[in-house]
Amino acid sequence: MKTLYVIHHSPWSERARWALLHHELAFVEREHVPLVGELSLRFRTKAKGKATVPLLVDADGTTVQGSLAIAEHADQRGSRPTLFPPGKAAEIKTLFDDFEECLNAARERFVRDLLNDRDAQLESLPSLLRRLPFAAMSARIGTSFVRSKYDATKGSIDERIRAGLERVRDLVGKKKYVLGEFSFADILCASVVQTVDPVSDKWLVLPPATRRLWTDTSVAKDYADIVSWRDRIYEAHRPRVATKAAG
Ligand SMILES: N[C@@H](CCC(=O)N[C@@H](CS)C(=O)NCC(=O)O)C(=O)O
Repeated sequence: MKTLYVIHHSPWSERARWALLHHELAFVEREHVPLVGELSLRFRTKAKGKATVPLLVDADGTTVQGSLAIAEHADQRGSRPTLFPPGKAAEIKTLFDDFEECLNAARERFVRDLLNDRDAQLESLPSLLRRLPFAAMSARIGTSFVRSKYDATKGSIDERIRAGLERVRDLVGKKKYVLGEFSFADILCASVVQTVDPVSDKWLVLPPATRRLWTDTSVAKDYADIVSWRDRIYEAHRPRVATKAAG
């Protein structure tokens, strides 16, 4: 059985989950807890650089790190329609690279806001840890760790997120699909929308304070057209396997 290590609410993790679900590949999800899980994550990935989730560990022990690599891996093993149409892999890779700036900015905003939100801090811990004394403090230490790991200090967060959303608008326009048929490019664009307007619990269950931290209504209202597009693409292509909240 495959194991997908995730941060359940992270847009990167949702991309990997969607690719595996699309190809109907069986897997179990395990929640990664920043700082607490750092050592075991490093051990699993044997990473020289940053160890991050999503991380897929295949039944034979093969590890695949990162949402793009996991989607490619799923595509090679699955028998459902490809997520990488012939001749489009390079275009999808460019899109993936370009969207990193937007998702990094959204992570910076999430981590910044998490430091001041006790409910969301508790939601970020597995239920066992949540009951311990100093639980919120542990979550804050974990949050500071993620902040330093990703150098969450540069640039205007809003502008970087809006740039990603503008790009999605250019790509989607009035089209149904970015590349003329459903592909990983659509999953990438949907993950950008997730940074300001998380998709309904029908597909991805987010605890309330976590959902609040991912929501930016003032930006989302400027992009209502692509939020609607995202809702349609989920309705049409995201298998409805509501994942459980952490813990
Ligand atoms: N480019 C990677 C980025 C993954 C990433 O940044 N993951 C963050 C998600 S917030 C992470 O693992 N954070 C937890 C940690 O570093 O402990 C991908 O596509 O998967």
